[in-house]
Order: sequence, then C-alpha cells, then structure tokens
Amino acid sequence: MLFQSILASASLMGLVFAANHDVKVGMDALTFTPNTTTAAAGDTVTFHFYPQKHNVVQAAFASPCEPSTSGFFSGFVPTSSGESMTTFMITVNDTKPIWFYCSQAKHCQSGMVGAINAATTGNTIEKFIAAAASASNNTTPSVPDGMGGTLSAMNTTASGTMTMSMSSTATGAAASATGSGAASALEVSKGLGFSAAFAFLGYLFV
Ligand SMILES: [Cu+2]
Repeated sequence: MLFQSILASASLMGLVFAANHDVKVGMDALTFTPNTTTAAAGDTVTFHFYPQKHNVVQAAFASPCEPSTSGFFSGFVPTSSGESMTTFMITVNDTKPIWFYCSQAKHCQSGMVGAINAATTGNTIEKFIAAAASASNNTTPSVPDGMGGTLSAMNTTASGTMTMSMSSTATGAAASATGSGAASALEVSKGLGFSAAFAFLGYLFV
C-alpha cells in the first residue's frame, strides 16, 4: 500500500525512527481493536474510524469517561460505511499508561475504552472497563478536533492515485503536558514535521 511505502520512504530519509501501532475504532461494535497496545517511547498510535460516529478522548485511569487535563481529542469522525479516510495519530512520549475512551452517547460505559501500556496487574484495562461501566457521565471535551495529535485524510482518486493531506490543530497550548501521557511540545512539533515530510512526499508521488 502506498501509505506504507511513504512511511518506508520517510524512514529511509531518516525521519521516522519509531514503530506505528494501529487501533480500529468501532470496527467490532463498540470497541477499540485492540483495546490494549504496547508501545515504546517515540512510537505512534494511529486510530482508524468505522461507522457510525466515534472519537478518541484521553482520560485519566481514575475517571474513565471524562477528558484528562491537556489530553488528546480526535474530534468526532463520522463514516456511514467502511473505514473513514480520516485518521488520528498520537505520539507516545514514554511508557506510562495512556487511557482513552469514545465520548459518543454511552459508548464509554458500553466498554468503548482502551489503553496504551496498561499494567497487567493493579491498574489494568479490565479495571478501567469496569470503572467506565459505572461512570455517571460520558463527556466530550470542549477543545478543537485533533488536539494533542494529528488528523490526516487519505483519498483515492478515480485513477487510483492516492493523495494525502494532513492538518493538525495541535497548538502550543495543547502541548502543555502534565505528564499524563499527553503529547509534549517537542512531540507535537515532531508530528508537524512529519506532516511537512508527508506533504513533501505526497508532492513527489502526485
Ligand atoms: Cu464510539
């Protein structure tokens, strides 16, 4: 697939040093698939969205269906059928657990939660799911779409040529991380660098 070859090209150019991990959002009913991901510092996690309308919101372990301070937020990514062209990518700064949920309707309470680098004892994904089930609210953050990460869109034209466009609404304000797993200013700027690199590569491929 061209996207992989673009990533490979970027890697050859020395721009990408880390692995990416894909998470499907709503592909299997109200779930993240997989709902736990093990990632190294510097890795990226890319969320892919399925019908009907989901999002990804960063939470703290202690409050599963509430946005964490300075956490990431994809915004709602609707798609009527199949995978959306829009993806949301975050960068993992360290191996501390990162918790997230979908704030649509009662999806969080229904088990639409997930984690990166969750512990296997103590604060486990199972405990997070259980806590989410009894949360009284499911809250959508009042921050811009794409906060703390990078929203991107891939489109396939009739000729089969894939073009890419990327944007990021992450700002310096978004990057005032508290160590809860939110992307730092450095990582956000790195993400913007990737976007620029992709734009450049996209130009080469068109
Ligand atoms: Cu959802």
